[in-house]
Amino acid sequence: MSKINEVKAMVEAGKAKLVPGLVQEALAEGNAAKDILQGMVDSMRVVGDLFSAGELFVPEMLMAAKAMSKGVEVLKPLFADQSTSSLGTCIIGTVEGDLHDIGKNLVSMMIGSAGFDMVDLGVDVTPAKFVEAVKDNENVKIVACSGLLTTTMTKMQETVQALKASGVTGYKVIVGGAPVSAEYAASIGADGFAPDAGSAAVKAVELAKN
Ligand code: B1M
Repeated sequence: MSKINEVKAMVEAGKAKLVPGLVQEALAEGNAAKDILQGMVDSMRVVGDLFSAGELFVPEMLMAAKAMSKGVEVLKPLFADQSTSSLGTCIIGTVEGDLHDIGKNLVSMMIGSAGFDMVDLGVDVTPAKFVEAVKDNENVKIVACSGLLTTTMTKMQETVQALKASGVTGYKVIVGGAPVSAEYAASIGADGFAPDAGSAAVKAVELAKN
């Protein structure tokens, strides 16, 4: 079995202690960091499908999430920003009612590696907290809202509305996450949408420069 497949199998099995070592071995074998990351993202999809099928449950999902997070920690320095000048501040968080943070963390890592100073508000972030953050931080160019649950998509809309109503300007709002589409993003008044972490970074740079 290739090392990437071993990483994937151990993420799916929720073996948080084994994954970092296997990720190191996969890198040593010559695999690109982005390919190892994609392998782990694919594993989470498998875990989600098994959950949907009733073949595994929340504790196993949580263990898989922990295992992936440990693997991402090993890869993080490889995506670090090499540039010296900042493109501005990016506020990021998962919307109110939603505790999923792996995708948000990947998006944060990629936008940070594109040259932004990241302010990560974490998960379950209320619209008011997003507004407070754009007021409290200097040179905010992007606000990035992540959401994984269809049930909390209305909170994404409330967040965009609260930001627009705050009176603070000079930044653009991008949204994303599994249930979010470009059409939905446009319908709630967001300035941009991205389907994955890499394109979120591209979109953030594009919007910050315009
Ligand atoms: Co949850 N969960 N979960 N879960 N969970 C999903 C999302 C689900 C699809 C599983 C399923 O049913 N197949 C389902 C949602 C269904 C729906 O609403 N449509 C679900 C459910 C139902 C739930 C609970 C309600 C379960 C329960 O309690 N009965 C509960 C809700 C808790 C809450 O949030 N209030 C719950 C809990 C959990 C855990 C805590 C156990 C755990 C999260 C742990 C953690 O994040 N620290 C968990 C997990 C792990 C998942 C799955 C299996 C994996 C999510 C993940 O990390 N994926 C997930 C199934 C799935 O996604 N197929 C599932 C990997 C990650 C890299 O992908 O987050 O999609 P993702 O991010 C992508 C893109 O979406 C995008 O870029 C990323 C990658 O490039 N992206 C953005 C994300 N944010 C972006 C922002 C952007 C742009 C792009 O711009 C700002």
